[in-house]
Amino acid sequence: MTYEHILYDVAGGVATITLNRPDSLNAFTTAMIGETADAFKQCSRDAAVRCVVITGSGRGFTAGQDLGEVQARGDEFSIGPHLRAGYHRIIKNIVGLEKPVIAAVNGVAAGAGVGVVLASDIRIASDKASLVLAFSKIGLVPDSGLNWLLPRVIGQARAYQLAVTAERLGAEQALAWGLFNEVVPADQLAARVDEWAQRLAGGPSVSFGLTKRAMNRAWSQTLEEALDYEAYLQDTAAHTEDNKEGVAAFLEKRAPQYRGR
Ligand code: LHQ
Repeated sequence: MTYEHILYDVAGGVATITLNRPDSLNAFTTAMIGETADAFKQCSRDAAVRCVVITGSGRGFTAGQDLGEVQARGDEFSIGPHLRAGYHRIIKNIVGLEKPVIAAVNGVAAGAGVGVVLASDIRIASDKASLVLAFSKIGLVPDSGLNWLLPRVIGQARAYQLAVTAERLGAEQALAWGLFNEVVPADQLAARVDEWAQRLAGGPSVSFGLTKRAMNRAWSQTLEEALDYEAYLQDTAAHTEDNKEGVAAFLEKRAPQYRGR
């Protein structure tokens, strides 16, 4: 799979998507949005992919929408359709992908880029990373699912604070607020993300995927419905080879060899 604005690589069960417009801190053009959404769809189709990493090249993760493109397209540019046909596909493809997605946040994530970070399941950040809800700086409202995702993680008061101040939230504060799972020195990010990715790609993939589905669905379920849905999913998980392997490995006091089936 070759792309122009992102890099896409699959090795050892891990797909790595690298946003690759470093001169603009990987700002999203329409073309890059389309490629990113397609790459996540490709991850869902490819049984060899058992974990996905998204990161940025250079010193940024992504600065969100490429504002140069917006200005250049002038009146022809219509934000609503641009969001619906573009960013919404990325966010829905990440959240709907029943495989763990790791955001390797190598630098600043701004605007829609924060949505991409929050849609991801595990967020490992460099100590040089930061998050900026840049929208209000240009008179816009948060998009890319942020009004839904952000208050769930940090509560509405802090979410609204970040939206209206557009302040740059540093990595340590983001860790303290539960936005990142881990913060590591910049020169250790790649190695740490690799450890995470190998571990997740070598795990019981059906269990990992169904857990993501269960947690996502639980947001809109009553406790009664969530209990019922868990029982349904557990029936599915209990019929996997990996469940049998996990139980056997425990009883035989050895490490399990999961195959993702
Ligand atoms: C950029 C950008 C950028 C182009 C840095 N575009 N070049 C959806 C639908 C439609 C419309 C609007 O929006 C959306 C969703 C959104 O994402 S809205 C939010 C859009 N993003 C922003 O407003 C962020 C703008 N960027 C910044 O505030 C800063 O660049 C941040 C805080 C991200 C990083 O600051 P610094 O580390 O100081 O870097 P810098 O500002 O020097 O940027 C480095 C280069 O990247 C620079 O180019 P240059 O040629 O001067 O080296 C910037 O112009 C370019 N760049 N963001 N979004």
